[in-house]
Amino acid sequence: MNYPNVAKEDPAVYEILKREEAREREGIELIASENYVSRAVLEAMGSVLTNKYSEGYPGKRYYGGNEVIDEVENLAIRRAQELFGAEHVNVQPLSGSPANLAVYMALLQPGDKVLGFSLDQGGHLSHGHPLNFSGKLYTIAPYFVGKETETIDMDEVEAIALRERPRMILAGFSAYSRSFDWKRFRAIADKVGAYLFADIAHIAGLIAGKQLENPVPFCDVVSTTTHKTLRGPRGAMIMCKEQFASAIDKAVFPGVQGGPHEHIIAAKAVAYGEALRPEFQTYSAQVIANARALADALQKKGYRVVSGGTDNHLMLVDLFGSKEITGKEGEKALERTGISINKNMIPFDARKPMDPSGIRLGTPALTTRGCKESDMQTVADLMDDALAHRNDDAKLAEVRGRVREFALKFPVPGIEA
Ligand code: DSN
Repeated sequence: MNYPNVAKEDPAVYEILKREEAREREGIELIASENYVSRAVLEAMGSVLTNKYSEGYPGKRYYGGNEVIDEVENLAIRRAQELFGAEHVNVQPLSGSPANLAVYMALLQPGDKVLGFSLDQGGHLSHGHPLNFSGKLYTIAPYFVGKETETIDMDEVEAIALRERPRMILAGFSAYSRSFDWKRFRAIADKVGAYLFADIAHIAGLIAGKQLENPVPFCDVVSTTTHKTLRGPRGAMIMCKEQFASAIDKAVFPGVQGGPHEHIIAAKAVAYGEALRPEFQTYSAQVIANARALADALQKKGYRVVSGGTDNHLMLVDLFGSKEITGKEGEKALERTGISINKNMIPFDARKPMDPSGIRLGTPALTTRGCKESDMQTVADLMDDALAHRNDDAKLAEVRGRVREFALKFPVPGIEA
């Protein structure tokens, strides 16, 4: 990309932008929550809409001059409604955790009980971690995966819900490779009189792309970030049934946020428009096919994939259990070859979060570059070579060269298109 004005006005920032571009082009991006946005999304983010204050909502703002801004926010809302069949959408949340904070504020009182998926088993910080607002302000009753299956046992979720009687059940994850049974979550919530809140941050794109079941019809409220599989700008949104619309809107503003970022909302509208096209369904199907191919290729090389595989875009690999390499060592070795992944706890991990047994891998970004199943074999070969020679500088440099050569065969939309 060219940034002629940054180059002229601020060479220090320009040089950083160009180095990050090179890193993104020359590396293999396997972080499950990352993706590459289109040039159109980038352009909307870099637009004059950043100049405007628009606290409030379309038609009810606290500043004048919002007649154009109202149009872009309404457009984003309409497209999100069409994508997910939502009765009400708030597109203002700045990111996933503030969106979730707004949902808690809208539905609960401090101290209320929430059933959430344990972080060390695949949940998210905002689903009840003791150091997060969720764990500090609310009473959390966690649910887990089964020790043998490493998947969520819905009978156990029901038993915990009947025992704990939560006010809200939170269904969602950051590191779980299997499907969620939304219908059963709804039935359990109804049985105990709880709200059902789904956080679909990781899989929103796969739902919009019609490859995974849509939880919106089953849930009272659904939140998602917009930058993962949905391939939009860094941000979030909340969808809900009409009866919760006013509470959700008030919780976002003035409850949690001030002025919305309308340049990002414009970019959300662009991304939703892209996701409404048939090509996005092809993309979403390929993300899952690639994840399965990568999991298979790694398993054939002796890596244990948690729960035996994946139904979505991500997988957890038990690196320590398979190869006696810790997650931290694995992340470092792969980083030295230009392969980006993140260390991750695996269910019932005996190791600590900063150096756990596992790594998390995902295929949304490589699929955006056009990689197919056969390319996943090459990716697995490169990973295996890097991990096997993690203490051999010369070999890591050689693998880095092969990673670069592979990556440059696949242009990065947004940078090169
Ligand atoms: N940080 C995100 C992830 O990587 O899954 C979750 O917010």
